[in-house]
Amino acid sequence: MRLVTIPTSPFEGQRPGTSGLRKKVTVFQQPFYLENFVQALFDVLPSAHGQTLVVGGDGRYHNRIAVQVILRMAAARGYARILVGRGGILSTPAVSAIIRRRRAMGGIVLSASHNPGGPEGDFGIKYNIANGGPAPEKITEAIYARTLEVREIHMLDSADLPLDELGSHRLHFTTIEVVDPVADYAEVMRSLFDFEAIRALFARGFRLRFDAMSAVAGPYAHSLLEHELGAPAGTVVNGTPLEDFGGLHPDPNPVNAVDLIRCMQAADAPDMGAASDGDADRNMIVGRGFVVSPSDSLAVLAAHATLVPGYRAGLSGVARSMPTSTAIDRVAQKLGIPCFETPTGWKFFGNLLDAGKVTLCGEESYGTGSSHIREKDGLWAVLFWLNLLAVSGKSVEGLVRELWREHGRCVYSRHDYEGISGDRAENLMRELRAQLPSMPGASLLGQRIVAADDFAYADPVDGSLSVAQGVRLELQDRARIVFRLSGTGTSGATLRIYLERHETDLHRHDLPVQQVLAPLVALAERVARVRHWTGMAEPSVMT
Ligand code: VG1
Ligand code: CO
Repeated sequence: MRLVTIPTSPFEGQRPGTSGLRKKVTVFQQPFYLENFVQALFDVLPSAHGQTLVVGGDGRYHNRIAVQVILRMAAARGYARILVGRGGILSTPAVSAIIRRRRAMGGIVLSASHNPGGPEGDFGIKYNIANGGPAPEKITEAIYARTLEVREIHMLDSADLPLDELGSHRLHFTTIEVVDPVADYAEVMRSLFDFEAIRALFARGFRLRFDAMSAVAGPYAHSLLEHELGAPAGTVVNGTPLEDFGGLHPDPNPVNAVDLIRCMQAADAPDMGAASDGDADRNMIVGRGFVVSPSDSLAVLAAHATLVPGYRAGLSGVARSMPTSTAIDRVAQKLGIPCFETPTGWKFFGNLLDAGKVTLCGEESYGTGSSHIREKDGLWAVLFWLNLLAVSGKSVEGLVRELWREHGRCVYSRHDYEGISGDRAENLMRELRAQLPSMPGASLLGQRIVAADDFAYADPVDGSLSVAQGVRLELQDRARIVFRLSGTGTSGATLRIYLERHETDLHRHDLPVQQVLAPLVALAERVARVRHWTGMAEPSVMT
């Protein structure tokens, strides 16, 4: 076994987005593309001597090849130990759990999360630090800078390792352990939830439909829900991970998980439906004929957290990403705990969680999580809901309506304009930003703009500043419109417009969401010339 140094030519550099580096599989298949990123990563990290690294991915196309490359490079880098999931598979929450439980220096997650997979689909890579969470911007920027300079790749000249069986291998001076992808994660779940109560719930005939969307959540859901908690076989559907997710979009929302929504609307619908994404960190919760908005889900979990063993002592605080609805703010106020507002992306929750300032956090994009790990966690959210339903005896819809009765309903929707030209998207944002100074106090289409800014965030723990995180308009009665460009897409640009209106009138709670938000959509069009810049008459997706 030899250590080899491979000279390469200059790369253009690959700036990671909201959540690591995501590109088309065909881009990752270019010679030394992945190697360039991994070498840059190792170059900016401290010494690997005596350290442990975790490696795994969501099993999508190119996962197997990438894992072998990373193992050869990590062994050349000199890690003492590498923990890799069997078959190269680990969900994102599982990587986070393993890093923390095994005191690893960090981990490499191979996933493009909610983006489609397959030879024509997307692939991705990101680094998580010792707390189990995504590397902060300081590190991702350093990796990016280094990708521009890397001229040689260090790797072992060795054969592929057999990763489909548990066991231990030696690569140069490094021990490679192939671990059970589910075991550590399951331990963490057992420490948080009342498994007895959930088991009793299923024993009473409660029916759940968990759609793993042919992605990595399948094995975790089979093991915990069906084998351990006694949910009947067939509770988990699409539970076998496929390299191309069956050609579907592993992004749990009512548009992509249409099959689940249909089941939940049927006369014999189960009591609860749920779905997760490519790497199992997102969750969608559905009641009988009732879709739960992610922002409401977060607020419900916060409101009832003390019913769950892991949160019995109460929450130190909560956090939400800026575009997420303010439902959780109202719950936090009632609980008398702080509520932080962060930029989009899970990496911004890390410091708050580490400092003990928050216990629960979430995003409007179907991401919810807590201090148990440093990633959002799809199955955790499902178990949390099951625990609440089991001990409260209420229904999914019942819990959400209770929230609305108490705090009013934050009627909410996100409109995505996908695949638009990058230049035109930038122009839209530029034109919008230019109007910001003149907006406060203006009345347009009968709606008064109270405040307008481009969201900037100073991390309360380390003071680091993140600017230009999205243009937000606050209207009368705390209605909001937020504009930002996606940082996870791989073709063209995606404009996201987030709309929120607080309704205290109970009689308006059942009006169609898009109808309630129509005046905000008209205002968004007026200030941002959305149709002009996107060339689209309608959003491509509304969630
Ligand atoms: C999207 C979501 C964001 C989420 C990110 C990663 O980012 O809006 O809330 O944190 O995806 O989620 P963007 O920049 O496209 O809006 V995952 O499950 O794809 O890692
Ligand atoms: Co994800």
